[in-house]
Amino acid sequence: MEEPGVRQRKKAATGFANAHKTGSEPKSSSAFPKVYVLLTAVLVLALYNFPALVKSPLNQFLGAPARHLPGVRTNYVPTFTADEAKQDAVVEAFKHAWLAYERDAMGDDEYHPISHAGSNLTKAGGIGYTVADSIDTMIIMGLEDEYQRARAWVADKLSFERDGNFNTFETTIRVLGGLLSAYHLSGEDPVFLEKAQELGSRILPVFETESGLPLSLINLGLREGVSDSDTNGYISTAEASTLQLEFRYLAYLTDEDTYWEKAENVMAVLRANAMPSGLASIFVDPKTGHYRTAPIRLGSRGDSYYEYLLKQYLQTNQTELVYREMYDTAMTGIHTHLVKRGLSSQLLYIAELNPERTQNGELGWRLTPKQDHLVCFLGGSLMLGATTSGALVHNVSIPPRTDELTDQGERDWLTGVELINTCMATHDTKTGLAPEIAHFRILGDGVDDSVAPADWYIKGARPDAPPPFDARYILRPETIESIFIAFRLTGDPKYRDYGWAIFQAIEKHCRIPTGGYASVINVDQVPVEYDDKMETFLMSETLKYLYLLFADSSVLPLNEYVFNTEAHPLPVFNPTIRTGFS
Ligand code: DMJ
Repeated sequence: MEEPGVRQRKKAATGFANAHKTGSEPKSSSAFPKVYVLLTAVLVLALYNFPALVKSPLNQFLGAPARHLPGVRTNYVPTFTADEAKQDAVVEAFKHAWLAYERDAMGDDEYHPISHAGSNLTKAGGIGYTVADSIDTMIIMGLEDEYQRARAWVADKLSFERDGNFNTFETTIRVLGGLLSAYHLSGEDPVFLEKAQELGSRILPVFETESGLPLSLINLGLREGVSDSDTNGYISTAEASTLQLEFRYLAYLTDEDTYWEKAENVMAVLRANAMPSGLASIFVDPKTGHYRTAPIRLGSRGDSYYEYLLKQYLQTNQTELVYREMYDTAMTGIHTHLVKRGLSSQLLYIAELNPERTQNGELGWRLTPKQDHLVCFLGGSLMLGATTSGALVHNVSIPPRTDELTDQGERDWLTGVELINTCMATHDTKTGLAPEIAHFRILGDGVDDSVAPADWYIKGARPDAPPPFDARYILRPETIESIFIAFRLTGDPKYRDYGWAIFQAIEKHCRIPTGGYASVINVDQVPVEYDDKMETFLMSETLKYLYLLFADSSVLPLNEYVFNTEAHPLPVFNPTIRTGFS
């Protein structure tokens, strides 16, 4: 994949070197100093703007050894062949989930594996939430029979003529994303694009606000955007900024620029209102386009804002530098304000900032040492960003060498590796499953040592009390997603071991013998108690990433695909549309 910024800079450097080597002499003695003054000025400017440019050549010139980055074993041979036995086990798990859903609830939005029943998001009827979210996994796993039945349901039964309010973001990432990915992976079966186009056009009214930021809800039947009274009409930042991959790809496929423009305008508004730290609070106001005074976090309502900054840059073949710039600024904000370490074993985690008024009414920010399971997407994302936005060369090695990354790339790589270790550490529970939220110990936190271990703990967990919400595992994919990316970028088999351990914990504690998988109410209690729900992301994300972790690396290579936040792979393409923002 071309990386335009670096390519241009490389060309400039080559031109300079060639002129020097071929000894292009000055024509007159008076021109001599001018040329060198000019060259020096150009060089100084280039170094000032792109200091990382010299890192690799300088290291080579000085004979500095090209270090492999820590965080991966040095004594392993990268593994890129499929582990078929483990892939088969994951396919069997997918079939265990899908066949139960198909038997008990085909076409319903959600599935309850213990009561063997389905349910819909609204009373108006289903919108293919589970089916659309699962189809591309069937194609990837080669499940032809299941795929044909699911395809027939989409062709014959899927309807968006539903007079009910659906979440704009969830409908986009799960249903629209699923249909678009199915379209691509099925060899462009038109049924999927027709449905995607219909859904996209029904969602478009959400952007009809004063700022152009979308409303949280869409009435698909009435084609009307609806504000969410639960959030006072504000929209989560992650929800507003996680529609772009889907709408852009839809625009690319259909040549309907309006999808592109509406989605891109959201990013322009967010950029125009950017907070100075490069971070984003978790609510924005669709009337004004301004960020609200609200928590800043990489967990719920914040997470995929950061994820999509990088992925928007990658989706259009690294041609839109504005996203790279926004991404780089945001990552620096995260490092400056949110990266912290646990007290005892120094586990790296991503803290939250919560706004607080002081007694004299001034606004301050309180750091909260809390990390949602959702944050675990960031480890892999940082590593992917390091090898693209943070790369000095076109194709970095696997794993990358220090001289192939910018300083920011190296920083992000190391942070990503450490964050994955932390996310794995949060699986150190009685079930081997990680809780929904982990709290980290800080000095003087007043937490009773007999209740909370030295590094991290589940807040509110007491042996004699009902488990807190934080103690759940709801079949989330984020750690596995990061492990998959880390494996593809390092080839280190330890990541396959991590993924296999999580898979086995899911099999042991979440699998319902009669079919399907359920959420677990307390990861620190054995035998487990279930919550009767199988989230759709089990089939769209968790099992897909596990399957891909054990696949050979030619399957959906990371330089040819971006995965939307619901793990629906969309191909990288060269954009044909240019707008002012780009
Ligand atoms: C998924 O729906 C998506 O990954 C979303 O971005 C965040 N949460 C869930 C999975 O945990």
